[in-house]
Amino acid sequence: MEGKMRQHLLQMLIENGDTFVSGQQISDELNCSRTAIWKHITELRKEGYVIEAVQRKGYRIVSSPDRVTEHEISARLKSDVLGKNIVYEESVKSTQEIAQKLSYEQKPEGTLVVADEQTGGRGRLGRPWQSPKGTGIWMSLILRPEIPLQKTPQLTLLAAVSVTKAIYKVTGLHAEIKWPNDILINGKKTVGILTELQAESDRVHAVIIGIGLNVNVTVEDFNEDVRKIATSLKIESGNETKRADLIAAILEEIEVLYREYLNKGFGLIKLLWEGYAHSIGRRIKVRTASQQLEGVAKGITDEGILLLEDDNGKVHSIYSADIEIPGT
Ligand code: BT5
Repeated sequence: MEGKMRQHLLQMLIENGDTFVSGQQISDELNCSRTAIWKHITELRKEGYVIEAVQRKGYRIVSSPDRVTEHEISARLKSDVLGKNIVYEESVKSTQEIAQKLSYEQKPEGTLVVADEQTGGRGRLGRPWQSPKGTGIWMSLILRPEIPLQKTPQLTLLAAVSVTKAIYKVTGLHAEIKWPNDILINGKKTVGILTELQAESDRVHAVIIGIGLNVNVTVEDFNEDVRKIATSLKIESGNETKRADLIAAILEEIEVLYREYLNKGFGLIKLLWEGYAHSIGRRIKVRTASQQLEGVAKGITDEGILLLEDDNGKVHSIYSADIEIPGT
């Protein structure tokens, strides 16, 4: 009860931005005394919020800590479906694991699992994903599209476009997408996307989109192997970004494109994707589970599959692979 009231108060203050919210307004809406309000303000200050209190004007937030709790996200989020149900955990093995479980329990489309730290974050093929505490966005989103199985790779591309757009909107940084699931800034990996499925024969029950985004991660936070290939928004821009702002922007971008996708198909997303693509038209090396190929990346198909033309002019369809761009 106490916690709920504090969240409600926080939401009022965040929504009003620089404008003061009067004690009267708060006590009317929360149905509590002025003394109770003061108690909550004191608690919020202990949590790291800097709150200005001025007689006859009321309260306003001057600065808030960089947290990714449900309330910090909800207060900023203007979406209809995505992120309407948020599960926040301080430390988990992997948000994918939790989202998978919640999806089996029939949690609705748009449910978001977000953690401040992952101790066993995962990439594709069981590779580890470093997710240091308090520095990045480590989250998994449950979608339930009614699409055939072979179209699900399109959702990875949809998510990549949405994240790239959101990064630009919030930080002004230009990122590029490396097929299928990496987002790079200045050639270094800033975001990884992991799309996992729950399906039965050809019926998709859920698509779990895992997004790992290095926001305020510093060079020292990465281990030595990853340091060579990775970067973060902070390393690239020199500025800290409020993670909750970026999460809200990502969900809003995904919601717009997902709606477009369900109504009109992949066309617009393909166009946007090509506009952000890093490797199209370049010479690349491709490593799939069964073979290694080299050639020029020609583009993607309407299904989101990569087309590679080898030196004999033969075009290969690549469904899943690791890509290396020689010379980078
Ligand atoms: C990916 O795999 O890029 C998908 C990563 C998805 C992570 C999210 S976080 C939320 C959700 N919960 C999870 O448990 N996972 C998802 P892949 O393409 O296989 O790339 C993995 C490789 O990226 C590793 O082998 C490292 O070389 C590198 N790597 C690991 N941590 C990194 C980081 N923080 N930033 C950049 N590169 C990293």
